[in-house]
Amino acid sequence: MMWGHDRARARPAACHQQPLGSFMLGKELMIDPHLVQADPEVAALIAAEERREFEKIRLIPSENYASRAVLEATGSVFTNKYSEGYAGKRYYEGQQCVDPLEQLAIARAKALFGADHANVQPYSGSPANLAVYFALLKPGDTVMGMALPHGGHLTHGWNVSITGSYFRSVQYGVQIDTGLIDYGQVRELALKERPKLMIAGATAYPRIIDFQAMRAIADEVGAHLLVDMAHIAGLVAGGAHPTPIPHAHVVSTTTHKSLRGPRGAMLLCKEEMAKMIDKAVFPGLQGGPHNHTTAGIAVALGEAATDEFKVYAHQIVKNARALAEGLAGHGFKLVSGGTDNHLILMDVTPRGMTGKAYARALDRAGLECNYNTVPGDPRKPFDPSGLRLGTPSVTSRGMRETEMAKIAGWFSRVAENVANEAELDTIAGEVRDFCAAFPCPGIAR
Ligand code: DSN
Repeated sequence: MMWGHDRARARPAACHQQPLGSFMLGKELMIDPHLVQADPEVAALIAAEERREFEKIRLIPSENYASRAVLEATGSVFTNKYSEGYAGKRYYEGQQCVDPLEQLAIARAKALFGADHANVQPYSGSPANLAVYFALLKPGDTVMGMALPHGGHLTHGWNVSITGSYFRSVQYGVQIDTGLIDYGQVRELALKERPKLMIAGATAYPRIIDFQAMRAIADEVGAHLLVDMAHIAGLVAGGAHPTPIPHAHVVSTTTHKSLRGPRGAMLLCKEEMAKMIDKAVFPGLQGGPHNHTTAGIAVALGEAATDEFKVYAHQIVKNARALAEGLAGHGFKLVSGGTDNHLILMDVTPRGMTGKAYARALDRAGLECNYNTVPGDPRKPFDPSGLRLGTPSVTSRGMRETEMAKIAGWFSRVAENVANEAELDTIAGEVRDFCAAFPCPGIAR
């Protein structure tokens, strides 16, 4: 079947003549009629993306479904306003609404995470981390983060990143056999290399990081500790994961992953570091904050303070465990043997596939994950051995342990039919029918 945007491209004139909703899907869409009138091509792509997100089981652990309220705040007139500076000290007039908005987002962030200070202006996670480097380091200083192929992030000092080329980066990893961080080895490396900044946090680590142990090592070598909690921020907010706030000098996070806000970021720190962090974000690294994003962040932080969000955060972890057990039961090899958080990493090569081939077959069957290196991976990052998946999005749709068992079953069927297009299509149909029973926040059906 052709998707909406294919049809729109094939017959653009028709888009102008018919209401997009009935033309596209035969159902009501959440797209503003003004956009449909003004730019049917873009409207058609948005509609197609809505449909794609609705009909698939989305298991990329860094993705989610923002609520309608978050989407509306992010799409608001705050996009029109410049406001370099901070509340009460801006370089443009007309801040009567931006100042209280940013102050509201800051107050909510501080209350939710128990932080002394919050900066909600970083455009995303990478600039947020770079601002911390700028605040605490000089070019050439030594930084120590987790290596990308072991589950770290580009901005934790990986060599192709500015953080690995303008600074002297030493990297720790996990033990290849257990998939776990060995804090003894981290300490040895820190004692040898004497970093000025240590970074804890990951994009592909399925276990709880011992923030207290990392801080003890940082203290021993006189380093600052940055915890990048981007992946787990929603779990921390909902009390489903230990918080790094008491242990880190600075905590960075994106706002769009398990936290379920718009694409943006925040920095949280102790009061004594507030000035240097703020100065590093603006004017150090960025110009005008994205006020429409600040509005979305404020809404998301309000949502994250509710009891409903706590239930969601705990269910993410329960679902990840159930999915991990289901996958292990179907013979998949899980890095570290399971999960404590929202994320599962598995080596799929023992099943005779590469991560990429399997991820493509899964996507064809309506199950969206990403291929990923596993610790000690002999394969290249663009065609690695592993698959990374997580449960924030499916949990936002109201799926629970029973549904995780069903999903694990589809993973097994796809693994047995990677090159069987007819079977992948059959599974995609089953997945579509299954998804129809689980509403997506932010998408009307
Ligand atoms: N790209 C993000 C992820 O998928 O984990 C990290 O920034």
